[in-house]
Amino acid sequence: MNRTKLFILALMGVCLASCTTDNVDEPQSASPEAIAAKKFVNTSADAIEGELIIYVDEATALQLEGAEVATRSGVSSLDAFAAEVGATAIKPVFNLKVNAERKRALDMHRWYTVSFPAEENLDEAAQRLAQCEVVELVQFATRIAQPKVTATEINLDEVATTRVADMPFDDTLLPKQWHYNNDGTVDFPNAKAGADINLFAAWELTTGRPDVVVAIVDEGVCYTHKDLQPNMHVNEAEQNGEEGVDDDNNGYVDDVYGYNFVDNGRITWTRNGDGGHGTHVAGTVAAVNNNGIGVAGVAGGSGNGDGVRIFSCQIISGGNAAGVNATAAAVEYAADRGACILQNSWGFNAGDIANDNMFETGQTSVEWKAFQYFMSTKNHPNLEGGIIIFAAGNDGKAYAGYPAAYNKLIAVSAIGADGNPTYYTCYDRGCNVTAPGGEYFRRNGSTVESGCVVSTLPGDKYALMQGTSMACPHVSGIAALAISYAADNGIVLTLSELKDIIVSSASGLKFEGTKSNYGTNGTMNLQVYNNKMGTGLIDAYRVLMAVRGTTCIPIPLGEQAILDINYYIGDGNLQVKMLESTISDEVKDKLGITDCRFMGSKLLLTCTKPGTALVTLKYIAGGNTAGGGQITGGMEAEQEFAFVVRPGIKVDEGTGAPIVPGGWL
Ligand SMILES: [Ca+2]
Ligand SMILES: [Ca+2]
Ligand SMILES: [Ca+2]
Repeated sequence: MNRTKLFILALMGVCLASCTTDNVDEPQSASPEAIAAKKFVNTSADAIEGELIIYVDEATALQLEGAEVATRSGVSSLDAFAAEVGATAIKPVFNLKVNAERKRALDMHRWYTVSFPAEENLDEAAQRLAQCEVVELVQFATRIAQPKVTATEINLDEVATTRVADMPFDDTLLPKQWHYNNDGTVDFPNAKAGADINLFAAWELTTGRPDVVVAIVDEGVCYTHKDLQPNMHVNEAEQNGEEGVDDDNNGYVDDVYGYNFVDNGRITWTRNGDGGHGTHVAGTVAAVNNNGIGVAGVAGGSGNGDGVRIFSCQIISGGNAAGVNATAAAVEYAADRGACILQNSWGFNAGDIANDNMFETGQTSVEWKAFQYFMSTKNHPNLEGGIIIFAAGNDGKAYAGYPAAYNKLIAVSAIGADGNPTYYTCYDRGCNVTAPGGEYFRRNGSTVESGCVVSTLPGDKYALMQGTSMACPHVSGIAALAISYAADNGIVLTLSELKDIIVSSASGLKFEGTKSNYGTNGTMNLQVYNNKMGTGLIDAYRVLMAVRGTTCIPIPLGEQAILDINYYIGDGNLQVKMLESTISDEVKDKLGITDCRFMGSKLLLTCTKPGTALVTLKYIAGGNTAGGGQITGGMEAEQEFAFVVRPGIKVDEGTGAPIVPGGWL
């Protein structure tokens, strides 16, 4: 239907007595049912009973705002509906107490939730609402799918103290966090060195900044946890305010560490049905680093109060999931509260939403509206907007669930400690990049969890969990490092630049053969996953180098490599001659470089230690010698590169190019 006409009909609707009698002239003589059918955003699958979300026209929105009684809007058709179903409330989805002007410009003030007794037939009620002219869209309050959580608590008395010597920080469980730096010794079949996010190299450059704020949209985060509390983002007006009073007048009472959008109140994590999922995810992003206890977070700082900050947008409580309207409000709150990264390890059941068009619905579904608001909110001076990162889903399907799959959000798939896809991970369509999500395996009839992701659990505890839910916060933490590093270097990124950096700073993945499917006890054919795990395995160091604008040169460990530097200059097809002696002794020492020679455009070297180093390589552009004095020759030029020495990297002997750039063949 044409929008102008819809608006005119809508204005007329305000004056009419009942939505069932709005028999307005319609040139194509479309039936009211046919008109109504076009207004549905989604279906009633997995929807909350007794609630419907509506998008009303501007005039009605203004009238509802001025209404004194919640269920007596003064809009006759809506009031008639409310009377028929015994409505208990008609409330705005979004919060106009904060940033009202921007929200009105995005039409966020036109979304309302109508509440009525759960006994009413939901589909019939929705049909009746859709026949009100003033209602432009009707959306069911879809419940997000519950994450299936198995937390295996870690007995801190039994923590092995291997690998402590080469750890950058003193957190006792850091040696078990193979997902940050995998040396291949983790107890998991075919564990592979390098199947990690290359975090230690990134930590040499930044460990986060307290002005970078990440919203954890999940179960409640246990903000009293000793390994999280110092990195919680605190609403000081509420912390120093009065209990039961909205001290900062932001529309939420006592929202010190976030807000509980399921129960409308304080954050909780101890109800029957809570699994610790939100606390685990939070720890991966920003558990406190170098404090001598527990785990480290990807962006948890260096032990000097310098980690990124997190707060909790609780959308699951005691096993109850919020509907999409409360979830949209949680996303809006994340933006209003200052987050520049939205961490989302949740989604709808696969199949509830079929494709991008259905999700977008003219970019007016209530959650899309909230995401649009978050992405357009600038909460950090070094990022023009807010970035949204989602877990791809654990259905093992060849597509991500929604909202993750939506093309403007980053969806994260999961590998195990073997560098191969996990049995549960969604892959292929809608999946953008991969991170470690961990996996348990079976040995002699028992489940072994050491290959899962290690993080915080409520009650000052720690646990192993697996899932794309666990992979996702690695990427959120890396995004936080990227923004921190940009800030340290005075670089301002646009949202699309940051998204490009994240999906392009990955190591190519190539899979062969089979592995056990630990979920079904069957076998996974790994070739099915080739080129389908997004762009590949995210690399935190490469992300920072991309922020800096420096090209990475992957170098194999412990064998002579012949690198064709031409491959890394310009479009990879230029003619240059390398100049010698530009690699410092410090770099040679750090990477254990035992021989290093230049031959034409090629660099021959052997690196005996894993690590990274920045080097400036000089070359001659044109000819074999530099010009000057009596000589007519080429121009001397130089470029900064990052040498990345990691196990698993292969370089083609002929071209000097990585066979799979940085790939784990
Ligand atoms: Ca408040
Ligand atoms: Ca208060
Ligand atoms: Ca710690």
